Amino acid sequence: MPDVVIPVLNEARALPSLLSAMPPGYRAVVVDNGSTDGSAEVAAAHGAHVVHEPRRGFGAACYAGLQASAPDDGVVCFMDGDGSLDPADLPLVAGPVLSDEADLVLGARKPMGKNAWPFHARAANAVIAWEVRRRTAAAALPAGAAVRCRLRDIGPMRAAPRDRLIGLGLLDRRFGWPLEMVLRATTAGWRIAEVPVPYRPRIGRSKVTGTVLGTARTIHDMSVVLR
Ligand SMILES: Nc1nc2c(ncn2[C@@H]2O[C@H](COP(=O)(O)OP(=O)(O)OP(=O)(O)O)[C@@H](O)[C@H]2O)c(=O)[nH]1
Ligand SMILES: [Mg+2]
Repeated sequence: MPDVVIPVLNEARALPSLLSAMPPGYRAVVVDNGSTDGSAEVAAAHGAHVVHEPRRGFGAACYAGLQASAPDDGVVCFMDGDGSLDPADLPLVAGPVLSDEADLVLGARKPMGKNAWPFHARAANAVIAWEVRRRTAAAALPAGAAVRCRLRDIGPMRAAPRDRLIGLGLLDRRFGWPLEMVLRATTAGWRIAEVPVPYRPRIGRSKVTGTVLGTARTIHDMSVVLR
């Protein structure tokens, strides 16, 4: 069954309920990125396999988790560790990959309540998803190179075959990682699908897109990937 890579930077408050909600057969691989609030200990106490990645960055943590995930079953999932996503939705995302109907499945976030997804973050994400759709429009593609990508959201809950994901050779180690995965998968001709997943207000203090600085950093990193 799939391993679930969860990048974590100071999410000790969110981890207990999140890890308790892992569906049967899904193993949490928590990648601690230098937390100072005891996240690693909390994760281990709740049954997660804990990986330490000293190099800061969302992509660095996801990459370390991907490398550390079990190679046996072949499908690896990703999700945030802040309580905004429900592990119970993982089978919806992993299902089409496990049944070989898709190569990469993303959870398209459906905000539950007005505090779940700040307007500026949602708007920035919509612009980037639009740019991905525009770039991968059939007419713009080099012949035979790729498939059109119709994603509405460049979201953090996703599933893909582990070895093929490693084979994509993702280079970003910061906040462009989720976008680079989608672009490289598209270029490689992967079947990409999207399933709706509920998105709730995070537990604990907002760090990335909940802050203007964090959103600016994400937009910057994604712009580098788009270039
Ligand atoms: N490894 C690593 N993980 C991070 C970093 N920043 C955030 N994370 C983790 O990555 C996941 C996504 O980060 P979030 O802070 O939830 O980012 P976001 O959802 O865009 O914005 P907020 O929820 O508003 O903070 C969470 O599990 C964080 O703990 C980082 O610099 N390095
Ligand atoms: Mg979050």
